[in-house]
Amino acid sequence: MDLSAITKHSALHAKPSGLLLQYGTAGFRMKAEHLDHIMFRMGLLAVLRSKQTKSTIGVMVTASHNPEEDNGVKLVDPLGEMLAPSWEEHATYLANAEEEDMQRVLIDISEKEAVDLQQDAFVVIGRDTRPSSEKFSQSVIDGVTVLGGQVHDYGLLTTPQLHYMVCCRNTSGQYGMATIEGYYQKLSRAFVELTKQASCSGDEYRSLKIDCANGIGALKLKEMEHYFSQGLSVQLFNDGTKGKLNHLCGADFVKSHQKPPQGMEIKFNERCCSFDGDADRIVYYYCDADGHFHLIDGDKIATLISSFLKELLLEIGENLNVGVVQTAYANGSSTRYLEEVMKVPVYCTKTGVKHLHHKAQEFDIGVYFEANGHGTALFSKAVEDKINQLTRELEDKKGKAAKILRNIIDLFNQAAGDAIADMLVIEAILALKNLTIQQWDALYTDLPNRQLKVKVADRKVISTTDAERQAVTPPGLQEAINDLVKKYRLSRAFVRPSGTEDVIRVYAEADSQESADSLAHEVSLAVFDLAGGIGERPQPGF
Ligand code: NG1
Ligand code: ZN
Repeated sequence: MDLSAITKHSALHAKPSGLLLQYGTAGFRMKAEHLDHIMFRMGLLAVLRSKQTKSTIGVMVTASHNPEEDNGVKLVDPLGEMLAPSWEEHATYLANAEEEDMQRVLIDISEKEAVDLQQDAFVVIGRDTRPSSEKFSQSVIDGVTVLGGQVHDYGLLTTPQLHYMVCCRNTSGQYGMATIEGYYQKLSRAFVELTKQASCSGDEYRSLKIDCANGIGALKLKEMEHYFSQGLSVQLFNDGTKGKLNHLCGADFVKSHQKPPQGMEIKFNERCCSFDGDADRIVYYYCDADGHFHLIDGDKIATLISSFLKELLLEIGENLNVGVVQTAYANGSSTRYLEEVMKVPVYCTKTGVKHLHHKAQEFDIGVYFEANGHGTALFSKAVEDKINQLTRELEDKKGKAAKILRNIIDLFNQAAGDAIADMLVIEAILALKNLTIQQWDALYTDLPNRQLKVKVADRKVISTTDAERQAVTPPGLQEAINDLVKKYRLSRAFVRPSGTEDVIRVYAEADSQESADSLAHEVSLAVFDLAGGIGERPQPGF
């Protein structure tokens, strides 16, 4: 390590004094103006992680669905997974080091993790379309270079595309080619193969309106469109040419407001979807004959996918276990449907895809989705081998099902939840099963629900257990929630500190929208009173 060079360059990306940040569920995230030092330091950390794992490490500059003024950064581990937990701690430690301690902290982390400093390091970088992202990726590059690492800057990428690149580079191309064309070709080839097998060919099955949240998804879909146009025609809205990123549009807006995005007119029966700002979330929706808006969220996506996979396995005659992983935000109706009707085992983990991903790896086929539309399906190596063998051996109906499964495996970005990949999988399934969006929606009826935020002085005063469904502290809060829940039918509520915003999140569901709204409001008041609320007391109405 050239310690004096590190000190010199670090001073060019000086940490505002007193600023303390934590590597949260999605890396570091906050107002862009406070993040330059974090970018430089994550460049440094990526080099250490790369040397330690002797693999390529990814750095993604994005704040996903957050407002345009925010930004963030996260590291991507060798197989495209989220950064290992012990390294999240190092990230926080390094991010908060004062300038004069930088050298010591870097040596400290290297020693703790037995990093061989002589080892080569390679880091790949991607960024979203935020105004601050380009400058920030330069700061990351500065960090990588000063520690002697090599860099490949992919420039503008969706978050899942960066995960894909990292995975390809560390598996010697087995997963795919580590180029943007490689990504487009791998997904489109599988998709077009699948749609060729679909019997229906009416136009209504083949066109989709996409709200791109004014983000990177629009740019990448424009590049990719002609690769898959044989199987699907897409119409892009909120493509970033006019509107602001994530403003009144995008998957997060549609899911949390339960209404259509601005800038997109929805006609009866049209199939529509929204991506978030870095294209790792997707939700679907449509308007019925009465003009009512219907949201199809991550839970219903997981249901469609897991039931299709189960059908294929039945056809092939393989007894493989399929599991679905959700969080506490999953609609109660989805969990009930999966368990009771589909007979699929369902597990609940803490919020944040790394928790879901980890759990999903325990199954032959693990389907995981957050209700907000972030998710994918994972296939174990044994399943992949088995399917490959069957596609070679079988020619009959079973062989056809095996081939479909082979293409589905190729289509899912197994390194991370990916809006583009998920969209193509969903479109393929709807076409193969000859399902309309209304029929898909009718699998079960969501329980009315409401999500709210409460501002408190210190969100750490709320701690939780049981996959965040029970509050342990402050004393009395869980008892208060239990009493409120009892007042309503089919009701459930929980609270947890957000990992990406300085708020407490409140979730409630019940038999009617009024009940869900009123329960959510009452729980907000309990949080405000018992957990140190600040500012105005929560008001009823939304
Ligand atoms: P927080 O802010 O911890 O609730 C949100 C989402 C997560 C996950 C992360 C990362 C909800 C309720 N929470 O986390 O599911 O997507 O952002 O982006 O949707
Ligand atoms: Zn995102």
